[in-house]
Amino acid sequence: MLTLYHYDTAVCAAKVRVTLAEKAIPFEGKIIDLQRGDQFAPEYRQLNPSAAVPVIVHDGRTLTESTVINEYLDEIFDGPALRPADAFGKARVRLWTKREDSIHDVINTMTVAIVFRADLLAKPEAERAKRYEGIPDPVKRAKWRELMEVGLDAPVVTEGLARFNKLFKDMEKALEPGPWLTGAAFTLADIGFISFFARMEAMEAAGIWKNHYPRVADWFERCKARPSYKTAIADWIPAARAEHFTRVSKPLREKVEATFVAAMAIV
Ligand SMILES: N[C@@H](CCC(=O)N[C@@H](CS)C(=O)NCC(=O)O)C(=O)O
Repeated sequence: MLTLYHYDTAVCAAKVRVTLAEKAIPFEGKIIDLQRGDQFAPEYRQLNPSAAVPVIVHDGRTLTESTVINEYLDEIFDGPALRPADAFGKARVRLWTKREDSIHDVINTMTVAIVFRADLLAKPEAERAKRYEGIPDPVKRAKWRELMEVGLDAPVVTEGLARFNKLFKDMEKALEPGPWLTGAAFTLADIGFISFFARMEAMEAAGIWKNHYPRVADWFERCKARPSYKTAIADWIPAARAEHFTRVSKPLREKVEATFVAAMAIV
């Protein structure tokens, strides 16, 4: 029996849903509503002290961390292998998934700066603070505070977009043979980035790769053409939330692009 604790639009949870879809693994889903603050409930923090999704419970055992969960699922379930069989091939996939883990905070930065900030600024001060004062990691909590104050002008945004630029450069090079990041086979390396790109696209920010990195743009279109994209990502985005993301993000599109172009000069 496999249970996934997740949230419809949470990118890390979507990463695991893509793996479940690609391997056709049945699961029971339990929604942890991140907007309502379910992640901070003491009983959920017993499962994941970091107060985050995803979590899986498989045969009574609990696992956190989307990359670790994806490797575990690939290892123990039948279905198409999502990593090469040999140690070197696995290591090459790991280099990308390690990168995904380290770049996730930039997705969070951009989402807070573009969408959550707009949402929270419309709320009373006390309610606003409640959304992030419970975040256990003090660095992440301080980042939220800074982004609430200055939004896209925060240095953490420019620094994050510079890291994106370095990533896109490396992906563009890796995709020269293609069609996937590590070559002919679609692997966990590709899976880990899909929901991150989907989030940036939902925030009207796809120009940061579309205007500069054509192979990366083609790769993402190939990812979107896979049935797992619909099952694990697109079908989970409530129409009203998608519209809301577009409405809030559109006025900031030029600013994001300009900040990205400035950040391109850094790396
Ligand atoms: N490194 C973790 C990150 C988990 C994470 O930060 N998840 C986000 C959603 S993508 C979350 O639950 N955030 C809690 C919040 O927004 O308060 C993983 O890959 O599983």
